[in-house]
Amino acid sequence: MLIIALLITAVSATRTSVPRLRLTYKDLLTTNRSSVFIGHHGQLALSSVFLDEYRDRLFLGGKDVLYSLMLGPISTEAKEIHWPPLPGNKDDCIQAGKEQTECANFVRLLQPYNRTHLLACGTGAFQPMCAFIYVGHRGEHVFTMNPGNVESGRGKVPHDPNFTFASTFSGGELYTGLTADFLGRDAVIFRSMGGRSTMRTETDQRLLHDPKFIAAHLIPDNSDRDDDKVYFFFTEKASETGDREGAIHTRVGRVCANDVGGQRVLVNKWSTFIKVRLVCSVPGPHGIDTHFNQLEDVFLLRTKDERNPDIYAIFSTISNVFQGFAVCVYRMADIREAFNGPFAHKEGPEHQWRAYEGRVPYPRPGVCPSKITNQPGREFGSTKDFPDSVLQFARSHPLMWRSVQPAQRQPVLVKTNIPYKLKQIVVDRVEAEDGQYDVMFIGTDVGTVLKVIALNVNSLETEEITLEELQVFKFSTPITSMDISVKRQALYVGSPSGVAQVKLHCCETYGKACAECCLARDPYCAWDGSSCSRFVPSNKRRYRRQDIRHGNPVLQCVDQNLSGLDITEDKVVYGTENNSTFLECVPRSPQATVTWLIQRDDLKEEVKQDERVMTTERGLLFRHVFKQDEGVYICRTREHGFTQILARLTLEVLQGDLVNELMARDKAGFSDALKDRSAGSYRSWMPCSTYSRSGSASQIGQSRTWFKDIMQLIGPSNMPHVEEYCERMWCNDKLKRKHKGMLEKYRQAQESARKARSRSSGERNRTPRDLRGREE
Ligand SMILES: *[C@@H]1O[C@H](CO)[C@@H](O)[C@H](O)[C@H]1NC(C)=O
Ligand SMILES: *[C@@H]1O[C@H](CO)[C@@H](O)[C@H](O)[C@H]1NC(C)=O
Ligand SMILES: *[C@@H]1O[C@H](CO)[C@@H](O)[C@H](O)[C@H]1NC(C)=O
Ligand SMILES: *[C@@H]1O[C@H](CO)[C@@H](O)[C@H](O)[C@H]1NC(C)=O
Ligand SMILES: *[C@@H]1O[C@H](CO)[C@@H](O)[C@H](O)[C@H]1NC(C)=O
Ligand SMILES: CC(=O)N[C@H]1CO[C@H](CO)[C@@H](O)[C@@H]1O
Repeated sequence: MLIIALLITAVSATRTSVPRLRLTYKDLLTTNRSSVFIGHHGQLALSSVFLDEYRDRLFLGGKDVLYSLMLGPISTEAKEIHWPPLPGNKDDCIQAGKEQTECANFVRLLQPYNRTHLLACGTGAFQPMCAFIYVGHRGEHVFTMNPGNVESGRGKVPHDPNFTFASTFSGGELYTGLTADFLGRDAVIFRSMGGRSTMRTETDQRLLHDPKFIAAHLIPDNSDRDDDKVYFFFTEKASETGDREGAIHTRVGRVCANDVGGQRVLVNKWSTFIKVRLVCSVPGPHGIDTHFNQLEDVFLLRTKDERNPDIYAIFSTISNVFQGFAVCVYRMADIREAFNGPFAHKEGPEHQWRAYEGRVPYPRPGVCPSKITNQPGREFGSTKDFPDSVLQFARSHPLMWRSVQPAQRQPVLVKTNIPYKLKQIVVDRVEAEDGQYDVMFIGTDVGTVLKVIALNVNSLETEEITLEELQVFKFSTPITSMDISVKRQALYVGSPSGVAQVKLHCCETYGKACAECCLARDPYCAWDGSSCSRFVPSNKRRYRRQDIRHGNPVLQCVDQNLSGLDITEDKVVYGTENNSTFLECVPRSPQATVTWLIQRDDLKEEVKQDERVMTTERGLLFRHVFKQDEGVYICRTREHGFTQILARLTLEVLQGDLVNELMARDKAGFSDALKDRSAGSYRSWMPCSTYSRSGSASQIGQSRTWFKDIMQLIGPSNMPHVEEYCERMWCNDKLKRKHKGMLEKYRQAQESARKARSRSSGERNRTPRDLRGREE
């Protein structure tokens, strides 16, 4: 009961949507939308990425290797540094019982260090190590490392390549949240490097309880640098839930950048660490909320006000019966308010958690020593000056009582029961004709990126529009990193197999008509009077057509050439009597609904569906076609009240006996085709790259025998696979020529049969239909 309620709750909270456009790996490559780098030796095992917009370079860390790529207009060879574990460490690692594959140097951290050097740290076969990489000045493409100049990376990256961690580099110091020992038990927030002594959290489950660190960022509080705080986003076991053992909560914890620990207690340990819970839930009936507790990724959408970035976060909830994902957005103001609120307090083991109502010592724990705390008479210029009572209180009350709710109190996006997981997010704030839109790019565990916007329908409901689904990697692979370059209008998408550079938009893909551009509802794109192109806000009153909120082409494109959209050219499709045939029609948008009409004389009526004739996702399937099925078939789509004729197909049914006769003569052709299919690699059919959108139905009609064969092989229930087979079978020039030949022969046979008939019956001679003229 409860589960069902939760499911319904989660699903109804947002209107879910299928992507309006799906682009395959091949589509992205052929249109130059994407390019992929997989390293020089295969097996890149990409484990870190640093996008350096200042130098226009992309730095990659993988297994025993580092790469530098130039992003500028002049593309040069990638530069490589081989960086294996130190001598002996690999053997030690294997001796210690680790897998051979894990005993390598996985480069996990790449941070800008100074004007000429990067800091790189790797797992070093379970003996973390760091080195400075010389990358030169802007414009140069140098990339070298002094292999003798390697230092310990303990406390900077985890030993285990599988363990998550988060770090940020600021003011010459590295802040890291990680497990810092061989066994992965010592969960800690460290500060290292720079001139000050190393700082860490105490080992105490009240502070960190099996944390999984996701992100770390320095976010200033105000103009006083002394108030700068470093925020850590992580999940941990929630001790405050009591009865529900093993519950996981998402936290944001913070420390003051100028924390130097206590004088007598908390020596070299954080004295300003406090944390709050981040809530991302969907309200349900009877007050039962569905909570998304597991944090997957965090993205800081920086604005002009560096103190107030918007925080986008992906959450998941995964159980045996239910898998759901949500994106929640948080405002810094709400996070600060929770930190300024009451502390969570538990009097003793038998007591309940509640808000602490007693006297809080001064300076309030969590407050940084600054101008405010350093007043005459109350001189707290450093955390070393803080009274012991403050440090004791901080140590026993790390958690705040109030939790942080997302902006609008609900997720901007919810996805449930999808066959993939949401892993990474970046967001671009885009100026459109009617305002700003936050375009989310979400990486999945199957190598795809979803481009999504969320519209507020009303105060309770958001409408999620998946503009595009981009298959960035050839094979299913988890996306492990995403970076966005607004300057280059590109995404850098990382997975263990490599990194892809993907353009944020490609407006031409949506089509050649105003209505198509409008239906796309992509804030990046607008109809400029002649094509769908990048929308650039400007003062020039050049009229651009865009309707992201409603996607209503009828209003937007009323004076534009709508008729140009409809297909006016007829295509001929052949079927053989009593055999199957297929009329293809795939709308560009899966959100469009398709209606098939048949036109006989001047009458148009909807095609009746039954056992014999059925609509599939890719078109109209005749399992047995009869002579009386001949006619003109119209494929009409409807989306957002906008109808369009996508295909007009004339079905001609060939006489079965004649075709059979020819088939018998042409047996060899059939076995050739089978051979081609089994031996042919996907790549060898590549020339027919545009098949999926512009492949003509007549190709399929001509090859109806192959189609039938395929249907028998895979069964009608596997319709989605038909596309793949069709591509292999019909986009082959050799076969195309063969089928053309077959039709030619059929025509000749028909002609001679007709002549024979007319000779015997003395029938009046009619002009034979010229099939050739209507062929592709
Ligand atoms: C893709 O880029 C290559 C090289 O820059 C260029 O030759 C080709 O014409 C481009 N193709 C398209 C479809 O833009
Ligand atoms: C950057 O740091 C490296 C490593 O400490 C040092 O060798 C180099 O001189 C520094 N460069 C600059 C410009 O400070
Ligand atoms: C680490 O990851 C690899 C590959 O993803 C996996 O085979 C291995 O079992 C993992 N090891 C641990 C300790 O989780
Ligand atoms: C509209 O488009 C159709 C087909 O592309 C074309 O034949 C016609 O001339 C166009 N009309 C105008 C007014 O542009
Ligand atoms: C087609 O099938 C029908 C009945 O299923 C049969 O009567 C007819 O002879 C068949 N025609 C051909 C050409 O095979
Ligand atoms: C040309 C062709 O494939 N003809 C086939 C049509 O279907 C019948 C049986 O349904 C077959 O015997 C023919 O070979």
